[in-house]
Amino acid sequence: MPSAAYVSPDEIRKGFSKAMSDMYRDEVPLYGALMALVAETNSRVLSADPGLARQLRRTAEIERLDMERHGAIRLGTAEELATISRLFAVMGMQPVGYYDLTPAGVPVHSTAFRAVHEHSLQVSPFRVFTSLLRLELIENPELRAFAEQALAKRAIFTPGALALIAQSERDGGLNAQDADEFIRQALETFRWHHTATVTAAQYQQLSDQHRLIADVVAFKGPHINHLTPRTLDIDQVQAAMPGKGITPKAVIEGPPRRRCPILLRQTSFKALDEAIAFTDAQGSHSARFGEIEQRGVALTPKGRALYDQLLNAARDALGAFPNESNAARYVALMEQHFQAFPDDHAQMREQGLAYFRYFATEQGLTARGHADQPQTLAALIAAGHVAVEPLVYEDFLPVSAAGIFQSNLGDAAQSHYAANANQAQFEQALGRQTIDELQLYGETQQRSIDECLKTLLK
Ligand code: OOG
Ligand code: NI
Repeated sequence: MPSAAYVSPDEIRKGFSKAMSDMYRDEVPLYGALMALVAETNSRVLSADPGLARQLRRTAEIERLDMERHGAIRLGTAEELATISRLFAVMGMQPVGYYDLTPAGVPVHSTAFRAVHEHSLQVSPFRVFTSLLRLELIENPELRAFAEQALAKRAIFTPGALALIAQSERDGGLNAQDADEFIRQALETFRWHHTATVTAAQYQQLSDQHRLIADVVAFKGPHINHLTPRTLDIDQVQAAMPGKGITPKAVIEGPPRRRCPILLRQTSFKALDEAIAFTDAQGSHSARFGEIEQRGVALTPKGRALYDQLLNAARDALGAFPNESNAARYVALMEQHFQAFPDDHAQMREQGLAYFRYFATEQGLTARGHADQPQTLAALIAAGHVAVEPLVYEDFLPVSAAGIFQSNLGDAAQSHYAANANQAQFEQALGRQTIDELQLYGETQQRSIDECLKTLLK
């Protein structure tokens, strides 16, 4: 079959992201309420801030904003992780980054599956934060063996999904009909199950070890546990949430509010307990929650080091895990420490703290070929022939992710694992290496420079 008959992986991802969002909205009505609030806030922010609207038009982010979201799942075995990697590859999603959550007392390590090229991200920026449970961290050998057996028994992919993954790998793609069927089949892996695979007592034992372990081991599949829309002003949405019957966590994760947002700010709300049936009794389980995020500019290694340093200093000064009772002090400490981080795109660029994208302006295009046209990037920028826009951060933050996990699991879930990064073990399970996100940002930035120079200086 000619490859033109195949649907592009980007389109499959776009269709899957929409199908997932529809499924989740049906299952978790609060997600629908949150999406409406975010859309309302975004349009208000865009009309009040023409500069931001111009920036998002130039980078074309404005076109992807409404469909922008990420989700998260937690897997139980290496085999599940390796297969999900193949499933996501059908949709053009690759594992980017490695996150060790053990320092925060969460016995998982994680990656984010997402598109890696700016053109693909533009079609659909859908991402899935994907964690693998680390059973080796369960101290009780009997419970560990029980968890292993329960996980070995389950099959989280439908036979149809497995067949279409293999077909896509073999043929190099899927036609329209197969792509639609793939989306339907793949969605089943992420669906909520009202029945657990264990008894109430077994659930309790798993949960006593760690609530997250029960969430993974006691069910037939890795239900999507949240879907997160992107807002242009997270403080406004956070403030408006209670009015919509949604109670957010006390502290927004990530950097403090700034004129020029950096990286990622996130806040979540805890989902209600949901009724489920154990094999021998009725009960309830709480796993699904809601989250919103605001994305800012991606930082270079130098910028990221400064971010980590200031975040750690503020947290050290707080001397405790941020919570409801110390939230105001935490916000003040963060604002105070982050004064050391320039809040200005030009300064961030001059100091090599962030990544940017470069665009030829109308003025530059008009001046093309003129004898006095500037010949270097710096001169083109100075003359207004090239505009500079922040390159949006597409990834996650381990400290923030830990805060999101904790708020959802409840403070009682805090355990004390030693920091225990093991990227090699994770990649062994995954069946491939994870991609370094910093390299991706560097490549996107360089492509935009090359494109500008090619357009303006030919
Ligand atoms: C994932 C939590 C991390 C984020 O946005 O940082 C996350 C989970 O609870 O499974 O989604
Ligand atoms: Ni999230």
